[in-house]
Amino acid sequence: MTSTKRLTIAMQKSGRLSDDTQNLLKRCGLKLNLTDRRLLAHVSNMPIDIMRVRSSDIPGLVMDGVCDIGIVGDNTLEEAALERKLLGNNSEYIRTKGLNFGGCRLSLAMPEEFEYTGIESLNGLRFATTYPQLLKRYASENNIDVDFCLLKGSVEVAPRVGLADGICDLVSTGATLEANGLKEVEVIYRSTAALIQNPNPLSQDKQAIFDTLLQRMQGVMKAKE
Ligand code: PRT
Repeated sequence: MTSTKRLTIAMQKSGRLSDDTQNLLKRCGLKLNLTDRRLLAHVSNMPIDIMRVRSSDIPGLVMDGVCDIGIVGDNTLEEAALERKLLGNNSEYIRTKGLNFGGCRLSLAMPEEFEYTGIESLNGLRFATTYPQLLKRYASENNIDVDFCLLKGSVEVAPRVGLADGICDLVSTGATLEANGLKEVEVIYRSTAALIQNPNPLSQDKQAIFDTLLQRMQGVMKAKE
């Protein structure tokens, strides 16, 4: 568990959200030195510690109270919450604020030659995905029966090598789908980066730090609009 005095923030160590997260925190006035290999970094001008981890570890760290707050994509957050609920682990969190970066959509995509005639034409098909829980929820809400195979990367290659009929993956520009001969047929979830917090009340000290940070974040985001 974290100290009662210093607010702990979980952020992606390296990847698509790390630069934007770092910039946001810097613009909020936090003096960060994240250039070294240390995974726990102290902010020198505020009682804040930064834990730099894989994106996929952030929801669990916040839900279990190891970190007080975190910045993560809604896609990762929602997938983790559904999976943890299924396993009987803590899955509660507060989505304090949507952020203006990391925008993408989780979509179903099929080979170009597939004849798509509506969602029912996907019935009985198998999808490669990193997001099985979001896929299962969408299928159940739309009364279709789909199978999945779990892939943590290079999902787009699955139909070509016969691993799956289609994919369920994140899309931003659509260039990767196009380059792999795939077409987007359904958007199942829209995501941005989000600021999340553990649902338990913070200590008085931490709440005061969090209030300051949140107020600055709102100012920074407003200035960017
Ligand atoms: O490795 P780690 O656990 O830290 O997380 P990760 O594997 O999810 O890391 P990363 O850095 O790839 O993605 C971090 C987060 O960025 C995601 O969880 C999303 O919230 C967000 N994001 C935004 C994206 C994209 N856009 C995106 N386009 N994440 C991945 N992609 C990939 C997508 O999977 C596909 O391979 O980019 C490709 C498609 O891009 P376009 O532009 O060709 O459509």
